[in-house]
Amino acid sequence: MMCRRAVIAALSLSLVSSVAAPAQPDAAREKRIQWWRQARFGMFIHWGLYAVPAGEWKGQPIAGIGEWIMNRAKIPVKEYELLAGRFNPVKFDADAWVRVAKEAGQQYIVITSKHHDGFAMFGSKASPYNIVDATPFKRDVMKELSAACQKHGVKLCFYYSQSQDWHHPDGLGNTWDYDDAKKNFPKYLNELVKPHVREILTQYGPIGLIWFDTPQRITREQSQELTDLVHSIQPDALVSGRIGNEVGDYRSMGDNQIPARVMDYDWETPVTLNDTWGFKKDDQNWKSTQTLIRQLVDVVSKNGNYLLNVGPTSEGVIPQPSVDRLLEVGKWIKVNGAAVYGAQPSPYPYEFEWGSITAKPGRLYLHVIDWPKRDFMLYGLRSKVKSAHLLAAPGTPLKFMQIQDRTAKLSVLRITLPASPPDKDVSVVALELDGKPTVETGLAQQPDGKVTLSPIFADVTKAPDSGLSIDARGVATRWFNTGDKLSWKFRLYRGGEFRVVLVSSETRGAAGGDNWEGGHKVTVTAGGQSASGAVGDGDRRKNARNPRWQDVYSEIGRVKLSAPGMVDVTVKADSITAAHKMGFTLREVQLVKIEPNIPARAVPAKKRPATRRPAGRAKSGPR
Ligand code: H79
Repeated sequence: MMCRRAVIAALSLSLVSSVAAPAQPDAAREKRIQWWRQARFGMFIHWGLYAVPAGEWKGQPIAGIGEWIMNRAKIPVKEYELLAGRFNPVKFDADAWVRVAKEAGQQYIVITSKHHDGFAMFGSKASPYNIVDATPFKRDVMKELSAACQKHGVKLCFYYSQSQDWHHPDGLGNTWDYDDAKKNFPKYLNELVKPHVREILTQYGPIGLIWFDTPQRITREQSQELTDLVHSIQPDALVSGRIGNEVGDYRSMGDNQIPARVMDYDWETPVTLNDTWGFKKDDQNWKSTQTLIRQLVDVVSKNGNYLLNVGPTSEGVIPQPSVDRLLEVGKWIKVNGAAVYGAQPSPYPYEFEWGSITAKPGRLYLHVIDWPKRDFMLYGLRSKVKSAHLLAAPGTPLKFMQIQDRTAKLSVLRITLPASPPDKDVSVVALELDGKPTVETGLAQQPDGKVTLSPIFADVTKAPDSGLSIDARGVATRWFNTGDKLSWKFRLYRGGEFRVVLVSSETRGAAGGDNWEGGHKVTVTAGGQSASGAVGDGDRRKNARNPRWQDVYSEIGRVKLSAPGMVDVTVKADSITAAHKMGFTLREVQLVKIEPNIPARAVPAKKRPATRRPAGRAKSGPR
């Protein structure tokens, strides 16, 4: 088991880095969150007046996310309002949108009823600044979406920007038209937000959830009042974590952020298909289908929901590259949905390099992305496996063996897979277990011999004036102090010689020169031996779970470890370069065994019949 101190340190750090905090468990919440836990995958839609300029203002491209154009270009209210007169989405077809979500396997749709620009995309009596009263289109698109959602069995949900409103004189965020010091925020809440929230909860039938965002200065009482208002009108509607002050029904991670470990609470992450939420005509940086599926199963394996965004054009069309990818995800889900819908998180707290694990009572699903050359191996599964098959080939049992290595106190599952994967992106192996999945949860060496140590699981010792923190990705950042130290304990199963590799990471989103600095001298001590070296920039690789991030690999030496047992590892910086104010950023320490623990080949030729045992007659594992 991982030492208790490490678990507590890791948990408290991860809590600090997430956006909103835990909702109180209560019976009403348990009831209203059931559908959401089942759903696991939703469609986010950012649609508003910002789709008209589509990232360009007065002939100039405006950097950043498209729906922020009013703010980024400091467009005066009087000028921005004119966009309403040009908003005429004649190709809008609610049924077509909902069919895309349905085909993609998305169980709920969250659409911007009002974003920070303050324009209501629904018919409203609270303010004439809305799609029915202020545009030539005049249709209440939410009525049409509500009907289509009901027809296709998709839950309709609304995004609503409760704090920022750049149109209302008392809403937050617009400092170019209005004097921030003169704002009467409660007046805005009473005169616009509450009437709006009442309207979106009474005009469109049952609503799955209200996705509040960027709480900013909202007080606890104000967050609570809005939450209570939602629940008083629709007791089954959820409130997102970004209502603020920890009063939501579930937590929201940061935009595009996926945590590095399994979380023990309900959470959701909103993710962009390219690099914007609202439509921008020049943004063609689309995530690949494999990345999308990988992120979906990764999020579910960590107990979260994946809310994937589309930004329709001002004509009312979801961009074709988005539709293409969503339909491909949908094809995958038709085969593998059992491993996603209603699935529970992995019983292992940490990530696997080869893919992700989801679970159900009596079942484990192995989402294999790096298809093994020979057999697939899993360490530390204590439950007995009764049968195994690919979700893509339900009628064909896979051969497997479960053995117990008594010296190493290790259970090893070995599954013989076909030479090539049934799916080019992610192939899922379903394991039927004798009971609930139970595993060794401590950090441990993997079958390829490698040990991966993430800061999120570290015992953190900080120097008194340290600024070190672990961000939402699990990366140690603001490491400027040579007195800071991370330490871990892991279980070693097979000894040998290991390369000591530091995986550093960019500190911000986009790839580029200013996101990272190296040159630090670092010492890793493992099992009493040390390796020291510099963090260099020679080996950059895209992060497999989020290709928008580049990781930088540096081998700083080698250590020899003898097996089996618990090994202590510490990492300290001997000197830190901080010329660019980023310092040392550490995603993980890897101990990479020169020889894999178990050869990729199944078993020596003599013993070969052992792997040919029919499924169900495998050697028994430990109970
Ligand atoms: O609705 C989407 C975003 O518009 C919203 N949340 C998602 C779901 C969001 N609101 N605020 N933020 C996200 C944080 C915004 C940060 C930035 Fe910027 C906006 C970075 C660049 C533009 C603000 C302006 C900070 C720097 C410049």
